[in-house]
Amino acid sequence: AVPDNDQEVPVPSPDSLPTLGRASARRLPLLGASAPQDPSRAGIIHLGLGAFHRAHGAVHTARALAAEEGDWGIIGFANRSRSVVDPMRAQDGLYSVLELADTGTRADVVDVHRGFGIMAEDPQAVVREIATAQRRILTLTVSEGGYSVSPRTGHLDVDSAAIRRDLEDPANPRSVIGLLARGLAERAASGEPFTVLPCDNVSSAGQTARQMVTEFLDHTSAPDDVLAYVRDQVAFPDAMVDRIVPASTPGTSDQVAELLGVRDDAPVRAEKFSMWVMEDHFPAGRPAWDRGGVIMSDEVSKYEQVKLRILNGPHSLIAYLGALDGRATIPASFEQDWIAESTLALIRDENLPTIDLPSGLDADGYIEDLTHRWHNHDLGHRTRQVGSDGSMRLPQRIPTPALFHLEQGRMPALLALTVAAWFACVVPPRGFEPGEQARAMSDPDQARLQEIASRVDTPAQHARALLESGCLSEQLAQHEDFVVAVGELLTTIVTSGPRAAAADALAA
Ligand code: CS2
Repeated sequence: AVPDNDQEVPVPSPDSLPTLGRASARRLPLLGASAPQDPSRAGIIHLGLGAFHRAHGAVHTARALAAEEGDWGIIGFANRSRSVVDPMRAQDGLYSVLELADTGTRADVVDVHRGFGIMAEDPQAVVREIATAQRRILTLTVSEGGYSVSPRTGHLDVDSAAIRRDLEDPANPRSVIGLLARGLAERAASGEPFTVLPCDNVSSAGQTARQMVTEFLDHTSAPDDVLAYVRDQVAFPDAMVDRIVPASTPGTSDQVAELLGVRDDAPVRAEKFSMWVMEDHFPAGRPAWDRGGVIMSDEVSKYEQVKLRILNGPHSLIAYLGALDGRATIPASFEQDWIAESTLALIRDENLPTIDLPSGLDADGYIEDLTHRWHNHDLGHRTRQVGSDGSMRLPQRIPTPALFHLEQGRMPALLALTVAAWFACVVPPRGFEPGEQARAMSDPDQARLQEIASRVDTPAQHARALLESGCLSEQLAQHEDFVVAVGELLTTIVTSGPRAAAADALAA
């Protein structure tokens, strides 16, 4: 970078610095055990080596190991890309977490990963790891879609290509559920206990993962001893996870270079806030996570409700309204009074009343913190990131609170607005141009949804066709007044813009 005045000290370019690794990190404090553990004794397998795991679960695990040593290194599997695995291997498993807070920016080097793989390239490696006695916990960040739940039936999505394929050849699975089922079936031979700990924004993710794995095994007529092993020796605790982790950008490496004096090709950036609440059910032991900032609780499902309905659902609304308004980031969107007002009304009037709060959680404090978190411009979380994959995310965020109100004869207009704004961005009605930010959102179901809505004329019919396809929930689509409300809001977005639709929803 060229300094813009004489006083400024030139920032070293990452290219001129030594690459991060055990040698260059000798003078840096590493977060983790005092000495790297032997990979053969690493107790944790992780599926989904993306930014979220590396800024969240891995950091808490490293903190736990710093507080209390143990055989808890992580063998991390990326889904399909080499973009994280290659640099992390080259950097001896090390990478930095850049924390962007009002109080300043800091970088920590995390030292907890002991081995790597890529699920799509070598799925059998995952199966082998699960069958290995020294591995005792498997953590998962595979996003909502990875659980293969049909939003229509709530059961294993046997119509999806991935599950259909794995059911035909269960010895060579590629889907997450197929891999878990196969790995556990092989581990059943030794009978060693095991824990599967999902860390995604899915309600009752532990129970959900257990149900999907068991249904998969049933469909493949797995032997009774395998079913009994999974039932009796494998725990699937529920957990709530929370940290805003935007995608890394090239600037992330520059900031790390400036702070640490090394070149890191696999950094992640995150906000300061981080929360992990889990059920303490680990038949094969666990790291001292409670000493690494994790809350052990019997009320995880209540924390999940708080997270999904106060943070995630409203986050989707900010992303869709913001994108329709041409905003690239969450803070730039939330800064618009009308978006903040709609979001807070969604939280307070529609979602909060549906939540059974965990004891001791101060909802006002959580909401207050959250509004600061959403204002974080340094983080610059992108609307296109939060708005992507709505077909996988919104079924976790909308139907339960919406049905709560509809069944009592009230219209949840801001939940309806979230759905209308999602459609407008990702499956826009014919002739409507949602703009560059919305166009940049991706969704695995986009083509199918677009096809479903391709035969109708008006925005109201468009909303009806999509809802009646069961894309959010079949039960919700049976509420005629909700279908009509989404249709009217979508019509207003198309004719008068998102701000007018938000005003209608607030006035409803
Ligand atoms: C967001 C989440 O992208 C999204 O859907 O709502 O990723 C959110 O940032 C995290 O859950 C925060 O913990």
